[in-house]
Amino acid sequence: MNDDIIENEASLVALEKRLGISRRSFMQMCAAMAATMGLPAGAEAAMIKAVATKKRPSVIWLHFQECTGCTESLLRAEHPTLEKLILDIISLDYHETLFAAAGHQAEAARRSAMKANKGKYILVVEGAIPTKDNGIYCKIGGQTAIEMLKECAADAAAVVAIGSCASWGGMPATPPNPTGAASAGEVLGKVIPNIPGCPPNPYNFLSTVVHFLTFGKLPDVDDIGRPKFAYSRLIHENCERRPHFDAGRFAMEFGDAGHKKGYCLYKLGCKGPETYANCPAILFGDVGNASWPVGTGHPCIGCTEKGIAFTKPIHALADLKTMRPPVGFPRIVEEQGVGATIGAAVLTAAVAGAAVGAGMQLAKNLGKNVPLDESEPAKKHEERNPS
Ligand code: FSX
Ligand code: SF4
Ligand code: F3S
Repeated sequence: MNDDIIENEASLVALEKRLGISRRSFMQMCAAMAATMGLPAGAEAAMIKAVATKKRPSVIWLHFQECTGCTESLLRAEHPTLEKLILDIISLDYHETLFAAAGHQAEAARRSAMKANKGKYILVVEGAIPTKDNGIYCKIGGQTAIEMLKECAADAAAVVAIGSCASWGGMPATPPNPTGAASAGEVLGKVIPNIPGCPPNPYNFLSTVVHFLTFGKLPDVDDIGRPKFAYSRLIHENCERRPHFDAGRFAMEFGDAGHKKGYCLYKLGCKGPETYANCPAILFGDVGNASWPVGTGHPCIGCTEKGIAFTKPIHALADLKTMRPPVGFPRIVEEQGVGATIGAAVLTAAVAGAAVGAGMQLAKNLGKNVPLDESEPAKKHEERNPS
């Protein structure tokens, strides 16, 4: 930890008071965020210092065609009171769902925040933008969504699309897309940083904001604007059901024996093999073990991916993007606690405040001594129903 932060007791006490969590929890969280984002040693100290001492960045948050699930998922996070952290780290100067103000008063607040923070505010866009018929299908305060987005983006330091709707059109752009719903980047004519997911994971948003606050820029993104720290691995790479996939043990129907035993959901249409996101690593909602779609028994629908969610049928088989004939398979029936390091899983789980749970879950998965003949029903089913 940076000496000047440790020595500056007063600013740490003030930080504790402001965020409503202990400095220890906040330090752990920054260390986990830094590790998740692949930042070099010392980055967590810079993050803590930035949050403790820098002016909170002004955020203007726009809502267009969407279900407000992005905001809801952010507000429903529980541990360690993520919504409070986010709302204390940023200065949320305009947000239609959270504003007490309405009508002209709200619009006046938006314009005055934009004026006061010209060139410095972060514009967050939630929802797709209807472009058909000059954008008349979404109007706020007399402006079309297109006009409002362009006006707000003109003086922003950064524009971030949150959720799949703003990132690539999402559900509103589902064919035949009657309103011509488009992404924020398409309307602005450039690739902008985006955090897709329907809804997206709030920790990815928090990490992105803290990175901006600390380093004055957003984290590295891929060629379609997604932060690399969150979207560079396939779901399938980190899924706890992966040993079952490799062993050929699949759930064939919802509620069948394989489904009850936690077998792989590929045959039910799981899009994990073609979807890039960190859901299985950082989980959702902070309710612990297995709190992500596949963990609860539902196939991943590829909600982060354009052309998959809301386009490809839920039951359709995923393309196996990175499957290559392996030279050899790792052992799939392993003794408990043998042959794996749990450090990485524990570290990422610490972000969700569930380190012990995730470590235990991994150990539990490794320790599953499922008799080999349990794959027989799946094999027989496959012989009868070749895919
Ligand atoms: Fe909903 Fe957000 Fe989905 Fe879209 O999330 S959760 S429809 S991505 O814009 O509110
Ligand atoms: Fe997990 Fe889905 Fe891959 Fe099966 S297909 S291992 S359930 S991500
Ligand atoms: Fe979405 Fe699949 Fe994650 S449905 S939330 S990308 S597991």
